Amino acid sequence: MRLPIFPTRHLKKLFSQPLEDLPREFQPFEKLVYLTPHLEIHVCEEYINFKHRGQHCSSMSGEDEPSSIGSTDSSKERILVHCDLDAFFAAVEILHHDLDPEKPLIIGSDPQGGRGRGIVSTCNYAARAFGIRSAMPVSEAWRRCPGHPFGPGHYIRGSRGLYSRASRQVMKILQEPAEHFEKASIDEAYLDVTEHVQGDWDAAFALCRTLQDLIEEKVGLTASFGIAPTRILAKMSSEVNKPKGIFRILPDEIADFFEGRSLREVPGIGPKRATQLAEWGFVTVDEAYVLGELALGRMAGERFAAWLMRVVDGNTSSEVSQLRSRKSIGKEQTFSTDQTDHEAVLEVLRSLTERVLKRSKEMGISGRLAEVKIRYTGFETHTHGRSIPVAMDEPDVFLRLADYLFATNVQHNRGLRLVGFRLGQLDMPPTRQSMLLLSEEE
Ligand code: DCP
Ligand code: MG
Repeated sequence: MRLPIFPTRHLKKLFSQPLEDLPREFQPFEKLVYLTPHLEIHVCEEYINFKHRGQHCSSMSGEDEPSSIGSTDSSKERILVHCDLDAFFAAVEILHHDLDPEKPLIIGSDPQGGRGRGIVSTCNYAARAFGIRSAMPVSEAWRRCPGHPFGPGHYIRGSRGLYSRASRQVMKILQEPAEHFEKASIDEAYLDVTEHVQGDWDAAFALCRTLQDLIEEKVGLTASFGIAPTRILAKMSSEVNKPKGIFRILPDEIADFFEGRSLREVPGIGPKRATQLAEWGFVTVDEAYVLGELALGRMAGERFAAWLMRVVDGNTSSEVSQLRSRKSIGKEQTFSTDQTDHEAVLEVLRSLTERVLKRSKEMGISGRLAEVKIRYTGFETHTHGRSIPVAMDEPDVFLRLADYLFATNVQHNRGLRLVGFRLGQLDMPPTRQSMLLLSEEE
């Protein structure tokens, strides 16, 4: 295999390693591109091999799930907390613009006097009284509650920066008492507080009350909390007493909780599945559960039936780990004018890669996938990735992978509009989650 030579300082160094240095166990078409006292990287057409000295890693096992991270000890019952902010974007706007919370506020695309084609992001509870919901067409929202001068609706396009800032402040408060912490979206987080409350469910309730007060006092927002032994139950229980509610499901209360509760309320059961089950006469969770795994499996599929049984038996995951929600860490840069100097772009790519690896180190996360994104003049965008068999957080390793991916894929003589680097297939040793720093929205 002939590797294209890219005329840069870095790449001259990168591809100057002698082929003869290849150890015998590697295929002859592979080329050694990087060598340190501890590590060798071998490139061939399809993949990159890493070799730790004395230990040959030849396969690319892409299927490995990060299974032993976070609070995974299933032998011990966990106390999980799920926190979800109330009408988040709307609440932040109300705070920022000092609006009247009793007046309907809708955040979303421009309604254009009812002709807007976008959707609603969210709305406050006053607007929900008109039947407005997230993801509804904004024209429909306008029909239900028109804006000035036709009705009381106040429509705002929204400002992402404000939400990110508020989110960071809240996450900082929530992270404090959590043995394991996971920011699941901009306005929700899971906490494993088992150790913090020493297994005491009453203490967990009191802790949620304290956190709720702290968030209101320091950030000015209201939050709802759910306390339960599994993730799915914690998430469902944070919905129960919204807004500004706390609800707890003790391990022996799970069956009662599902009694008469609509299947549609279970995260993971979408409208299609719920409608299908309703057509067979099953509307509530307990109705489907009493059918038993075998019969339900025949109707709705074995996997679904087994999963629903586990949900009701309290046997689904109680793992809280930042890796469950965060799939990658990436940074990119758009140039103010399209760049034809590819060497200068490579310098930017290297700096982005360094920043990503700095962030991953801070978070105690390593990764197996390096991905380079290149956008050309005219917006044509390509991403080029390579995986390595073991997750690492060594900047040098990923700098060289970024160099390689850029050099072998960039189309010469084309202007570049954007370049980016992403670290994917993340992994985190169990002991390192305590080092987790708050992750920002990239
Ligand atoms: N969001 C969005 N588009 C959607 C759903 C949500 O932009 N289809 C944004 C706006 C929400 C935020 O995400 O404020 C959080 O989503 P939630 O589902 O938690 O909704 P809210 O926090 O607005 O309301 P709730 O009080 O029901 O949690
Ligand atoms: Mg919310």
